[in-house]
Amino acid sequence: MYAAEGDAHGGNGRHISGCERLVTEERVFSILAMLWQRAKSHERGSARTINIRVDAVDPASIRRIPPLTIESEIYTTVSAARNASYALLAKGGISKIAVRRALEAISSLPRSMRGAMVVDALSGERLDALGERGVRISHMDCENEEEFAKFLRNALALGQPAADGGPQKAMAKLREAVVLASKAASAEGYAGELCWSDDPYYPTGYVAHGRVYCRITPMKEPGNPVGGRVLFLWPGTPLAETIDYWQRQPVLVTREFCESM
Ligand code: WAQ
Ligand code: MG
Repeated sequence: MYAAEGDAHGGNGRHISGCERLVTEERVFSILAMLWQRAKSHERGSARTINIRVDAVDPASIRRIPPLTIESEIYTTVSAARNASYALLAKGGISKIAVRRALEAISSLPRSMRGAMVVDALSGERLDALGERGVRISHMDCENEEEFAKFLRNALALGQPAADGGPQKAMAKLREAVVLASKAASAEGYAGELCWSDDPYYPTGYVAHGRVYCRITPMKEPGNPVGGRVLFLWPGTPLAETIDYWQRQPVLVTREFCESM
């Protein structure tokens, strides 16, 4: 689902909310209602254009992957939090210049994009030519809602900043972000990710590298409606294939890792 304030495809459609799900057919109807609710009563405003696209997926084509490991770091200022992302992403081999360019790219956006920028993990150069639209990772979900919630609750027990609007909101944000980041990390050429929300009152962001998802708070000042995502790729990665995997490969994140490797 993709919701915007005006025309979702054109110039004036300020981004409100997006959501990607991968569910069995008997759940589709109730998920549609949930998506409608979400688009109409979002913190960023009420959508005037809502696109919902439903694709049938062959169960045999679904790839199952494990979630990233969740860590958490809390800082007292935005600049300290953003600075921490250098050291964290350096652990994954991502260069300082690439992190700086990514931080600058997100924080200088005039408004939030609907997808992510793809950036070279060493040079910091933007690789995709998708402009304000970016790459939208799609066709993913967790395999088992209850089991996944338990996994996330354990992670949240590590420390939940009060500014995030309480544990329920944090659980919902974390759920989506971990599913997305885990799928992102399962692509060929993936080096890491940097993200913070476009929801004005959700200051927690994250960096991911290797098998780690590290929540960082606060990545932005409260009230700021601009967020963004940067996906880092190693030089030489076949870009079109990796983008295609992110956009189209059906993926379920499961704790029982059953893919034969
Ligand atoms: N694929 C690629 N980029 C996306 C997608 C997607 N499916 N969805 C959102 N983005 C980009 C887009 O530029 C948005 O403006 C930006 O990311 C932020 O999206 O507590 O809520 O959905 O551990 O607002 C992270 C911390 C929360 C969660 C991230 O992102 C936690 C969040 P939002
Ligand atoms: Mg948002």
